[in-house]
Amino acid sequence: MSNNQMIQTMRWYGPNDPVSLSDIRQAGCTGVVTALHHIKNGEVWTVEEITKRKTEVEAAGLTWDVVESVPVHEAIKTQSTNFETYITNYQQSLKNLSACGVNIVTYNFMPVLDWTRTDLAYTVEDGSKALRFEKAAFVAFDVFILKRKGAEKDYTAEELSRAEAKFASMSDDEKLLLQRNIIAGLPGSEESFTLELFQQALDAYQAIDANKLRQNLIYFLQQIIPVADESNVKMVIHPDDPPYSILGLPRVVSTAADFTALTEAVPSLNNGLCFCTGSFGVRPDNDLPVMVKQFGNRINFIHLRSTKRNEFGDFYEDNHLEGDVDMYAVVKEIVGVMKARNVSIPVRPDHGHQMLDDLKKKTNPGYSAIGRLRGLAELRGLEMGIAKSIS
Ligand code: DNO
Repeated sequence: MSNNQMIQTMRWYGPNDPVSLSDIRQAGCTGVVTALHHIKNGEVWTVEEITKRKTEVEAAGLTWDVVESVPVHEAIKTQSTNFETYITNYQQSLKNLSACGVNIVTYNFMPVLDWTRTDLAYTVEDGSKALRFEKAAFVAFDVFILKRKGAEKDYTAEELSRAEAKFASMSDDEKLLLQRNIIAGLPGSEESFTLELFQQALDAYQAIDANKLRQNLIYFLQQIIPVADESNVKMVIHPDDPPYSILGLPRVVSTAADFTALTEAVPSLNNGLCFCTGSFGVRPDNDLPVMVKQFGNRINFIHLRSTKRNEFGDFYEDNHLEGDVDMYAVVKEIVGVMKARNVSIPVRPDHGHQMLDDLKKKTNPGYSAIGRLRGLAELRGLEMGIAKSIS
């Protein structure tokens, strides 16, 4: 087996995470992916705070391999008040991370919301619980709870009637839970809203279509990537999840063409990709193994996860080796990319089912210990099988 192997990591939300560093180590990881969630979005990450976190991780026998995420302030996405200051702060955070030896940084450019699901405890047939996006529930939220102006125009008659039926079947508690799941912020999201504040946040995008958002992202990259070049930091953008426009908001990192537009504008290899199979994989027109090959020299962090979609636009998070993602083909390409580049790339099992003992515990949705341990165990076996059979 070659030395270029996936660096096995898990996300760790910091000292308050119910999954400890020792749990992560016992799962077989050598490193973690973490962020300074206690620092307000937009403020500088100081060397002192970064060092504190790094020391804590290293004391547990692990390394801090990737930052997920240094969040991008909404003002940068909309280019509104103070956005230049937020960019300067972002540049400083990158310099400080580099000074501390943390050199891979994930971020996303999704307006208002980070990842979005309607159901955080969808029971699959083996009794474990998965995260799910149910289109009818999402449309019901948009049209009947948020009552976004003009929302109906974004959906087909069939989608609207399914949403109406869904809404009529829901209790008040279920409606509240749906609202909370969508706008209160899933783990890792840096924003959390009430219904009123949410509408205001959406309004900030009234004059921003996909072209404008892309321009703003490119402007951000033009300011950030030269600093990354000087500081030897690999920036990796996380794709949109789900990978299409929602709630009338533009989204510009959903397809291969989207990412190509970013690399054409800012060619440095430090303008890279966090290859998330779960996000990209929701679209049948994203050919994942082809994308790994196409962007291989820019993929510097990987999320491995599979989703299963149906004809209504719903999807749920399947076991890591099942669902619509051809994980064998993806990992095979990753093994090839690592060999060709002579690098090891940090990978994390992205999400996992809540299962076994974890069903009785309070867990961060998607980030329970046992489901991720299962996912990682399967993925490392898959990698070893592929690597040994081609070496
Ligand atoms: C969800 C995560 C995302 C991701 C950000 C990156 O589980 O993959 O929240 O961390 O979009 O900035």
